[in-house]
Amino acid sequence: DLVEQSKRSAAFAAVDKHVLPSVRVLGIGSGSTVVYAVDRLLELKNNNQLNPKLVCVPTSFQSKQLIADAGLQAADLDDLPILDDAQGGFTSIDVTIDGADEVDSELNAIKGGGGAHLREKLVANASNKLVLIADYRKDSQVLGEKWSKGIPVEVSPLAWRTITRQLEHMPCMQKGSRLFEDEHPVANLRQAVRKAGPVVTDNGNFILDVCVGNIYDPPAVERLFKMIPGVIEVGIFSNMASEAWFGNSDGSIVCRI
Ligand code: DER
Repeated sequence: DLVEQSKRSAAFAAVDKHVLPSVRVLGIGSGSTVVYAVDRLLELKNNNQLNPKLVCVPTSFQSKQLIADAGLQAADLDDLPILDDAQGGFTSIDVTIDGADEVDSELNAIKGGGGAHLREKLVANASNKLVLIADYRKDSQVLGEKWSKGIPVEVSPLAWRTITRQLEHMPCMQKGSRLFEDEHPVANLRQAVRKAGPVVTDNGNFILDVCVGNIYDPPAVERLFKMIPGVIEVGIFSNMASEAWFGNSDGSIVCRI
């Protein structure tokens, strides 16, 4: 169908552009779009177009399974040496390819629709380059325009009710400027579908999906939410991605840098 085809087009184009034989360490995101990216990696591997020493860094149980099923070598983030001091002295991954729930005109992204954003942000942070891949439904000017399920926020199960209340009392204005649209945010505990009770992340935490309407200042909202005790990671990736590849419904591909 059109959406899956557009995911696949974006994924193949991004892998072909970035996973050159010179790439030694590749971060693999989570979700349904990166499945196509790994499909393309397998094709390149079978055509001997990958670095024979390539290692892939997973961002979830799901992505570790994708890596293993493709016969690629997995590596743990902290077992990797730093690449070079020029990049700030802490990055160990050449490039990470990951999906997104929505991307704005400045390449800020909402992530965490698949509940993997903590490890995804750890891997993205350790990468010299973060390349997002998505179908046309994720291509927005302002975060919140199209993604209506809220900002995924990973929280400690010990205080999720208290954190819910605190999130729902977050001021939408700061120093005279509006950070997000809704005066009264709503934070919903993400319930599991194939398990009774709430979703429990790979890290043993809960997820609150926080609906705030449009997000006019993603970095400020990310900082504001992150300061709440018990918030473990916020599904806003501000100023992290260097490119976003979108598959369009007409089969064309667009890359936003
Ligand atoms: O959970 C995540 O962060 C995923 O990367 C999500 O943002 C994208 O998942 P999708 O490719 O299935 O839309």
